[in-house]
Amino acid sequence: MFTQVESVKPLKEYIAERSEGLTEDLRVYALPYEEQAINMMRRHLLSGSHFGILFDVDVDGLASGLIMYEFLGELEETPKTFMNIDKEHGLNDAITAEIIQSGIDILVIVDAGSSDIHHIKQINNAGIEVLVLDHHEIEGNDEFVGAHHVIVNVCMGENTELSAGGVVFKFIERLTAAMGMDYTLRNRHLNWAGLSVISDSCSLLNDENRYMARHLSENFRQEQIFGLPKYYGSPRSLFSFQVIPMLNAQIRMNQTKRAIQMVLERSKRRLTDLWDQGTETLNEARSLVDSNIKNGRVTKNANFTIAQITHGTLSGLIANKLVKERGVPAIAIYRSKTGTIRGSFRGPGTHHYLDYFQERGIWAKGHQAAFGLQFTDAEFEMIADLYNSFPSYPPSPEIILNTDNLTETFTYMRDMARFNELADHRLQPFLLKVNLQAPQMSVYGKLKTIIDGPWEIKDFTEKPLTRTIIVKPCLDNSILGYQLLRDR
Ligand SMILES: [Mn+2]
Repeated sequence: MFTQVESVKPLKEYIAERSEGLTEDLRVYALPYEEQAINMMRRHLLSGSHFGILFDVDVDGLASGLIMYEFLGELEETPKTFMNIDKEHGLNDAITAEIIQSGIDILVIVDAGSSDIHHIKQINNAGIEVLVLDHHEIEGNDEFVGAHHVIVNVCMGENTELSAGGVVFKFIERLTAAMGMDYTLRNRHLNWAGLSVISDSCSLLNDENRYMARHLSENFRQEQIFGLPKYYGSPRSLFSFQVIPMLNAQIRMNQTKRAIQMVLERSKRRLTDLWDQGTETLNEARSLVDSNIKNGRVTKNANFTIAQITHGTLSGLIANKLVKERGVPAIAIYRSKTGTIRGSFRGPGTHHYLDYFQERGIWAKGHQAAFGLQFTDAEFEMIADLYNSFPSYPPSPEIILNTDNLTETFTYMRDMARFNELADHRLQPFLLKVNLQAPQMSVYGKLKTIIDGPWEIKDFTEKPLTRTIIVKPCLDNSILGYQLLRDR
């Protein structure tokens, strides 16, 4: 089952095999219906229209909204901003009414909206045109271009793996080129597109996503907001444990105005104030997570955890916490206003959990190991059965690597980190056995901080000087760690 390797070379070959052909490049190709979209935008830009932007309710949605907002803000008067409460994506009756009342001429919806044709038409009927820039699967809508709307969705294009931030960035690049303008905020916007790639867990095997994430890893210090939090370890931890949770907490706690302000604000003093206020909200969210787990009904068995909670917008955070605590898949569910059961799934490892649910006809959307769920009481039992059919974790590693040579170990680690950068969730973990002598124990601690990301330590021997490290290749969690390593 394991491949036992004793030298650097086989590992290098293993890595080379799996990373062959990977590049970082921003491809130049047309986005679906971009011509119609560009024409619509050009018309409104030239006639001095009032613009509105519907931000989506996560970090990708904030980043893509920010990119569009700043681009328009440089040319026109300040656009109006809209965002749903209760973490709802896309158009609904409440936000549609707000948009219709707002006096805008054109609404840009980022990171959502592709399936909301009914509400789009309502907005059109009020004399407002609609442009959608999205990357989500389209459901029950094939009217991508109408008299007063255009839907640009990369699901129908050449690169379906872009984040919404990536889509908006690319659209503005195409638009400015078509209009013969400079894209003056290009570098800044690439940073935010890079953040959106990481926050939406988009595949980093994808060349364009790699390009954006790489840009962020090399230029993030230019953004005020990334300089605010104190962080330790790799820059990756700055995003995964500081910036992304901070922004998401504002949205989950319905502080949507502050979430938007935080990404738009460029004055350090005002940003610091916003960050302080945001920290209070983040702490509130965390204590609500704890109290939901404590007061909710939590069912535990060897294969899964199910928590029945009250605070729906926190279901993702709660499921996350349960996975970390128990190491097995978790769902946090609540009764929605419409009577259905809703919630979030989080799983450990690299398994395709989402497919399990979708194949059985259960409404599930998101990423393979992190997604939203919706089901009826009748389907509830089926879900418990499903959980029992998941394989055990962690999956078997493909390679065991033995080493007692420190220099070589670092070489392995560097290769591993490089490989992690090239890998993604679909790849099997490594098992790395590091035999360190007593004076080198401090180095062990150092290794631990360098190779951060989803990995585990298992000490099979129980001897204090031997450590076996399972390194799970996971690019999006390691890319910035790799940068840190390479800088040394
Ligand atoms: Mn998104």
